[in-house]
Amino acid sequence: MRFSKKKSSNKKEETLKVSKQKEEKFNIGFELSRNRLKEGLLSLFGKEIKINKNFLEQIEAFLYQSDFGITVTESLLRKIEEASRKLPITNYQDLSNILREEFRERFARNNPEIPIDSHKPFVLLVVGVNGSGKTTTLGKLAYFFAQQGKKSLIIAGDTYRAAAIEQLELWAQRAGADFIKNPDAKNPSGIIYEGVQKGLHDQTDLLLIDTAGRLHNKANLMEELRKIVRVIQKLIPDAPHESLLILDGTVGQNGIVQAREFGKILPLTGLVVTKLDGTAKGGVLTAIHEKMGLPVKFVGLGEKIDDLLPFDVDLYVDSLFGKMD
Ligand SMILES: Nc1nc2c(ncn2[C@@H]2O[C@H](COP(=O)(O)OP(=O)(O)O)[C@@H](O)[C@H]2O)c(=O)[nH]1
Ligand SMILES: [Mg+2]
Repeated sequence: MRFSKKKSSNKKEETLKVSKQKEEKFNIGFELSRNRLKEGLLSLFGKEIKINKNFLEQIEAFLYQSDFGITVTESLLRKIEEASRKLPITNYQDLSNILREEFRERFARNNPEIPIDSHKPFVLLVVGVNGSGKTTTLGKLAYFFAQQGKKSLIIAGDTYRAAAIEQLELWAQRAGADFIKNPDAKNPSGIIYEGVQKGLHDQTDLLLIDTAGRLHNKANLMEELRKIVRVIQKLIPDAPHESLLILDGTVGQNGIVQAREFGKILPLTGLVVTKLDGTAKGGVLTAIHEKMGLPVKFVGLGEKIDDLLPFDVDLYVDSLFGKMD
């Protein structure tokens, strides 16, 4: 009895530790964005605030600069005005509470979970333009799922750059994932077919497939992606089970254009926004989520293997607008 009690309290402590770590990662990752939003507002107005024209104009400017986009910015401003008519907003804490409510509503249906137990192997494909963070994200994902006791096989589907294959192999080693490559092949179909066969044979939990982001031209790239999907479906007709678009958060809302292009080729199931640690435009993921209606599954908050976190709206709002100390 005493033993089991101890065990459960250890478990509680462990859960608390993990959530504290997540909070810290979000806080560090969104520091540049928070400097603009929370610190920007506090330095202008202090902790005591008054909702008036000047305040609304300033917050509007900050929201635009953070790349929330027109629709989200206007809706946030409307919420602040409405709320302040009901009950006076007199301090920064009230304001951040209102914003938190608004973001919770916005992301209410944003389920970041990836149902990896629904298929075996579960096939996950990453797509996106060159440099967006596909290869890095795939390595981080293998590590993320390894923490849950799942074994991944990573398939090097970007066969155009030798360096890309090496980079991916290194990530696979770090994550303890299996890896399959064919450095001599020009087109990825062969290695992807082989990889899917291997995954089926080994009863791997997850197949993580990397793809190229740049070919001679856009039409070629898109044609190749179509082909990749066909090759996968020859062996697993309902795969890929998850097709994630990887977007570089520092690029801002141009990501929306990319999302539309890729969405024409294959049904995207979610977004991963990377490099958010390198930008003050942390609002961009809200803008893209709003425009595309796609769930934000993960956020990339650094270059280390554990710097990829499932999107969490509360941590996001707190790390942008901050809790008051
Ligand atoms: N700071 C930071 N850098 C990242 C993140 N994700 C990827 N990168 C970097 O972005 C660069 C391009 O990433 P890569 O995975 O090769 O992109 P790919 O061409 O889409 O495969 C690399 O230098 C990565 O280290 C992130 O979340 N934060
Ligand atoms: Mg790559």
